[in-house]
Amino acid sequence: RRCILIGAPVDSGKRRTGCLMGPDAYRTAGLAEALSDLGHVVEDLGNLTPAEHGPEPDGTHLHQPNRTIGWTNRLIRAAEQAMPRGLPIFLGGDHALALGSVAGVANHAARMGRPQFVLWLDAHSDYHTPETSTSGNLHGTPLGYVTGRSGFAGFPVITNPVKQENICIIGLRSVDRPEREALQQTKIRFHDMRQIDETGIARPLAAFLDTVAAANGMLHVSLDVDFLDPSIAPAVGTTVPGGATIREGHLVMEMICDSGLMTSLDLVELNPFLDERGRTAQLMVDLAASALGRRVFDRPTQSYS
Ligand code: DIR
Ligand code: MN
Ligand code: MN
Ligand code: MN
Repeated sequence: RRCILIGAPVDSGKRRTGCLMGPDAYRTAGLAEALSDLGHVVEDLGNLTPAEHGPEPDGTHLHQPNRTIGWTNRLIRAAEQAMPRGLPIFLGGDHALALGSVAGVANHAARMGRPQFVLWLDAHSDYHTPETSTSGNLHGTPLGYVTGRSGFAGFPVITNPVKQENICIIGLRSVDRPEREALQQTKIRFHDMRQIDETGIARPLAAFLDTVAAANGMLHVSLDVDFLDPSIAPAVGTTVPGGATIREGHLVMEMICDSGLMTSLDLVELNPFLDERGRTAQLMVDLAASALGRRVFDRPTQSYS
């Protein structure tokens, strides 16, 4: 496949800075080499900059909304342009980049007449709107935005909302009350860590992948570093104990690869300033490699139903 690396050093989605170094940390950790070793053609578009945007307003609880709007405009365009040519991998940057990456890939799917699905691997549900967010950090809002929730004044209008039933969130262990109340009213599939403990991670994932395949859907995977346990992935500003293990992470990625369904990928929230000798960057690169074909032995995924 043709993998298109899109550096998106978005750092406006929350107050703690450092995610702007993410794209170069993935490059240093050898992402392009890992993918070309697997037989893929790799094209690196370098780092994007936000589209032109207004100065930040006073008197709002939101952190840098206008810069995030600039990024969203730029990333929608980048996603729309990359999708017809290959598999874009958005190198974050914080999770606010997914306002643009997901909106853009959904526009492309609509053009192709195919449904867009989203797998959200995260400790958090990121289902806020700017109005429900108490932190004012817009990295907590991308799933609210792409599903077409209201309250995103000034952001590009969502023309192709992702259907709630086409979204699966895995890894939850920090959900704010307004998010929980809103999520429970939706058809979004969400799986918290307790469920992973009880059933294993393969079962809910396999069920979702079956749905994507049956619908001939396009699949966007958004991998937040904090999906993983902080003991193995410390380089993120919003660590939450009790996350996925290295093997759970790889199993998810290997099953995604076996399904052949993934059409775009975000690697987000890596803050290299908080890393320990690049180990989190390296793990994220290894997980991306698993999603794109690296494995110990070939064998088909078993059935989990
Ligand atoms: C929290 C943290 N729910 C907020 N969100 C995220 O600020 O809205 N942390 N995405 O990684
Ligand atoms: Mn997130
Ligand atoms: Mn998170
Ligand atoms: Mn986050």
